[in-house]
Amino acid sequence: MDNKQIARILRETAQLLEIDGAIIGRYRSYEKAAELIDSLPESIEQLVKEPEKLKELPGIGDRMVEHLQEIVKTGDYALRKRLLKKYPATILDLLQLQSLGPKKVAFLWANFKAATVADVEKIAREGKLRDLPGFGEKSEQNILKAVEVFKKSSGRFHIHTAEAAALGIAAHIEKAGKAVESVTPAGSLRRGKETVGDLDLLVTLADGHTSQKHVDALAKHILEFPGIEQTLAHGENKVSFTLGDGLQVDVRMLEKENFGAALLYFTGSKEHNVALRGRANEMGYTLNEYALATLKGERRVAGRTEEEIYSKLKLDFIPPELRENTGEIAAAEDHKLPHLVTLKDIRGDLQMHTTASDGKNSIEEMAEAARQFGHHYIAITDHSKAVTVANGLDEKRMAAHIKKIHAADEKDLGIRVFAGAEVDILKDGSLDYSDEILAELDVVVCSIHSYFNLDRAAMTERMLAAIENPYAQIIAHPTGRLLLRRDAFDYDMEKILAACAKHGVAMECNSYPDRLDLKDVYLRMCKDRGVKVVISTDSHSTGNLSFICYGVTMARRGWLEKKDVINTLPAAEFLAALRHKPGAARPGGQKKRAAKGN
Ligand code: DGT
Ligand code: CA
Ligand code: CA
Ligand code: ZN
Repeated sequence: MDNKQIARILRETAQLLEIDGAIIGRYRSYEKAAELIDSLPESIEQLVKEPEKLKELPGIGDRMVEHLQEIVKTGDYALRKRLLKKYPATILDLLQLQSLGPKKVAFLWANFKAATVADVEKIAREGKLRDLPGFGEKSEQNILKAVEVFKKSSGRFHIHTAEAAALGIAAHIEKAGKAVESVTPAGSLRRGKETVGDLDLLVTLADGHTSQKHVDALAKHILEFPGIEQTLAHGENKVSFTLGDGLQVDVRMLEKENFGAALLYFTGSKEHNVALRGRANEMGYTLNEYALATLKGERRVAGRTEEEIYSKLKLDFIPPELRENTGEIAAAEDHKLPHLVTLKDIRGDLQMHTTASDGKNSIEEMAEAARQFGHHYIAITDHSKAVTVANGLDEKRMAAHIKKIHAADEKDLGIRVFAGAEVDILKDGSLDYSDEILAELDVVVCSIHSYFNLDRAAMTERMLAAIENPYAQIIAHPTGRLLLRRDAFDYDMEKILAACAKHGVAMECNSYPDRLDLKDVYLRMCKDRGVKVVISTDSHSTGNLSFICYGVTMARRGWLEKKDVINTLPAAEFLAALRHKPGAARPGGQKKRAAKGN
């Protein structure tokens, strides 16, 4: 049993307990343990053999140790099973609906025996929710919206979930030893799409290990992967299975000679492949998952690498992130592909939270982790007062916090630490801090955390008002989408980007895997309209800093180059590239401290 499976059992137990009306302390302990185990590098299966070590982990007491031992030993958990006799398992889907918490789910179950998303949809459509206590007409509409998002996204997975699964399976496959030459993810994961439908893995066979007997032995080994929930298919050179969370995995085994053609084919997108095959045909070739060959006589001309195939098609190599048939083939023909931004171009991270609001680490801990990660500068951006659920800071606390951040910066931690804030854009578009506080900040990041459902005209006005505020420098998670959970706000993106370009306001490419906001299409619009982009993580702990790779991937999908992303600049130039705030002695509003550092 791997940690993910164990965490899932704990999390489901917590959710069922919450629906069941258990007291908060009871279900939180399961939830906390699930969170911890999800990100724990050591295997719980091993650790339960050494309970003393296990108990050293934060939040794990004697009783949790017993629970974990039971889960590892029996593969399940009796309390969870008992609750699942009381409630159908599908009731857990209801918690994925953005507007339904456990209390409402319990209420719907008690009153309507509603246990599936379809049940809830039916009740809402019949208008039965609007008159109920705690619901109302607006809430009924929001539930229907959430049902639509659920239907659209069910069966898809966040990119970091898919990536973690791919890494785990690849590590298992590589244990087959010398039979395996390489394991490579293809499909939407390789293209860096924000969500993944299923995993496509390619395994190349080593020389001398390509007979059907070898392939069968390898397939057998692959199907021993401990995370497998169900085996779906076992063909001549392919196995398919599902993991505990429902993610489907297709693994194809192939000879090295065909690797490039197979990688190209299974990376897709389908639209890119269709266009590429059309081009091949016009040039007198056929292209399939085995090779590029001549139409006449079927003489093989390429297939071992993607580079070789693109080159025979008289195209520059097209990075996987661009393979969506949105102009990349013409650009590759004209040698006009962008030189995409890379992770190592990034020098700073401009959105993160500390224990002052809803983060888990201190200013110094964030700074040290960011330095180790390789950053040259960061901005600490805790929440403003409107976000009470995230312990947002009022003016007085923020003024003190700014001093603390400046003091940390003076300590020469080997990294510049800017005083920032994630300032709420209120319903009317005004900012949640006085101009005095805004003037004190080195970096003003603005974002929306309330009134998500304003109509298009009102939301556009609200955003425009924020951008026109002379202190606003960066708009964070600009469309508010939560992948697989909540759609983007409705506003006129053309108008917003025109205003950003005019006032020098930068748009954030938020790297948090369940946001990835702005999305690729909008990032490309930023580039075309001269709007600056900042790639940030929105970290809530030191462990989140590495999420920046997902933001970089999204930026690459948006055709962005180093010059389009201002946090690729050295610190002083970055500050100078931000909008110049009123009354600031220097660009960015920073004082003498900005001159040092790189
Ligand atoms: P996903 O799994 O929904 O996130 O998206 P993909 O792109 O990974 O799609 P998937 O898994 O159905 O197929 C993987 C790749 O294989 C796809 O990007 C292109 C290729 N492919 C699959 N089926 C077809 C097809 O019918 N025609 C063509 N040209 N390519 C296909
Ligand atoms: Ca796929
Ligand atoms: Ca597939
Ligand atoms: Zn935020």
